[in-house]
Amino acid sequence: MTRLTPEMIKGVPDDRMDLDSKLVRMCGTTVKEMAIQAAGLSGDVDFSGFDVAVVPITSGLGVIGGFAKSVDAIVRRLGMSSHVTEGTDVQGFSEAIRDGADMIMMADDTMFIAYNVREGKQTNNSWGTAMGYSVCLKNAAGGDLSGKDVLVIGAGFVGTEAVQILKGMGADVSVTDIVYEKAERLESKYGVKALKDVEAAISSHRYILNAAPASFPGKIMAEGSVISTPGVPHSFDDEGIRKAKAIIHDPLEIGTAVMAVNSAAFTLKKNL
Ligand code: PYL
Repeated sequence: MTRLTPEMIKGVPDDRMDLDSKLVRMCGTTVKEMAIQAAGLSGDVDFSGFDVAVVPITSGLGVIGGFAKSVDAIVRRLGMSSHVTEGTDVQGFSEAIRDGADMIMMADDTMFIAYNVREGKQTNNSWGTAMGYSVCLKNAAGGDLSGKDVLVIGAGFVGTEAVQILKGMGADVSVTDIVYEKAERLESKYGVKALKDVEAAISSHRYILNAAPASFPGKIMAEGSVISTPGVPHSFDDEGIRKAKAIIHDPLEIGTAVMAVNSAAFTLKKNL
């Protein structure tokens, strides 16, 4: 997992990235609508009954400036009430439980989870990111990926979740990784196709989920590519921007919104 920096997320609390209008333009949904779809809910769901506590975690490399505030702002935009706990770590967790939080969100250097306190169930960011970016890819591809060739770049945590999700959506999934053996492992485990030549794989696919922390040059991209790309850092050259039909990216919000809505869905689905 690539670690975010305060610089990467500085626009998130004030929504300076204007993600809703970008997603509506490329995928036809707002962030909230996409997250509702990703969590298997439907309609305009009211999340105001969920009280979220975001706990800053100091272990390992420590707190990322603006991270907890960004998560807090993202869940508020979904209509949940939210606050950042005063205490950190175990103290913050304890404070959240004491104050009756319905959901606790927290991240260390390897895991970022949304914990539904009422149901005792967790949703992690690898799944949330893979699911959110797969739904965005599907929507940007016209709402249906069945029978379409989709390439997943990167066979790490997010890529591993993405191959399963995209296969479940009916796509013909190929996976590539600079360490070919990692792609081969996913081939034998999930029945997807491992491709060795990363550049050739990119050139021959229009639908790509880039789960690797690397960018690639526009000259190898197919005309009209739809790239759903959670990896950070993120950049495309002028040729890539010109060739792409859509480049879907944000540093934190898509994965976090899906985590929070999926976490709430554990409770909401019980009451259906
Ligand atoms: C969750 C993000 C998505 C991309 N990279 C992941 C990352 O940066 N993880 C580290 C998160 C550490 C948060 C820190 C804090 O401020 O509470 N412990």
